[in-house]
Amino acid sequence: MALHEKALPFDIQPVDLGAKAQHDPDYAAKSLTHRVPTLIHDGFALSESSAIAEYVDEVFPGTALYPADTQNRARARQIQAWIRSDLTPLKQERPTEVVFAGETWPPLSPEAQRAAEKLISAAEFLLPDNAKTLFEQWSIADVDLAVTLNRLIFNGDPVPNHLVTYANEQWQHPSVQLWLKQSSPGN
Ligand SMILES: N[C@@H](CCC(=O)N[C@@H](CS)C(=O)NCC(=O)O)C(=O)O
Repeated sequence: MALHEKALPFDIQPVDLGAKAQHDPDYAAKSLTHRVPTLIHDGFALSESSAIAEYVDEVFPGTALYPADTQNRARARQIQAWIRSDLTPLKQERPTEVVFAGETWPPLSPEAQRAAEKLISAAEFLLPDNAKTLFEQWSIADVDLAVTLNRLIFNGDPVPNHLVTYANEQWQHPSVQLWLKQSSPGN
């Protein structure tokens, strides 16, 4: 999505996680963490999506992926780090298949419900007055937050209306749509 947002040309080499291809020697030699995504640019290989997004933003011109203001940029990085490191029960019970493959999962356990409440309360704090973006301008943290809210929304779990509107509008962001089309089966 970061590469689409910057309108950069790139090739994708899919990695079959089902076949544990992330541990194949060829891939493991390139990907320090043996995980996807891994960006390869000018012979430099980098995994961890938020590190990739920051690298792409620093190296390439075009639309900024992170806010220019120091505190807003720190907040964007905080949201990315938090979403990647917390909310584990929610992510287990509302896996990405809910968002990307139309799956519906059973009701949340009390633990996952607590994580959902924490997510919603943070989103409400970050998006007062029906804000359309986290900061004055769109940033990649909007995508992280929208994907995480959509884990609940796409499953039919209750989410306040203004956050549903926010996540729906973020989903229509052009580079998100390009990313979704490129990730869909058959592409
Ligand atoms: N925090 C990492 C998560 C990367 C991640 O979990 N990738 C998964 C696929 S979405 C993966 O490579 N799983 C295989 C594995 O960990 O062996 C990021 O944002 O890049």
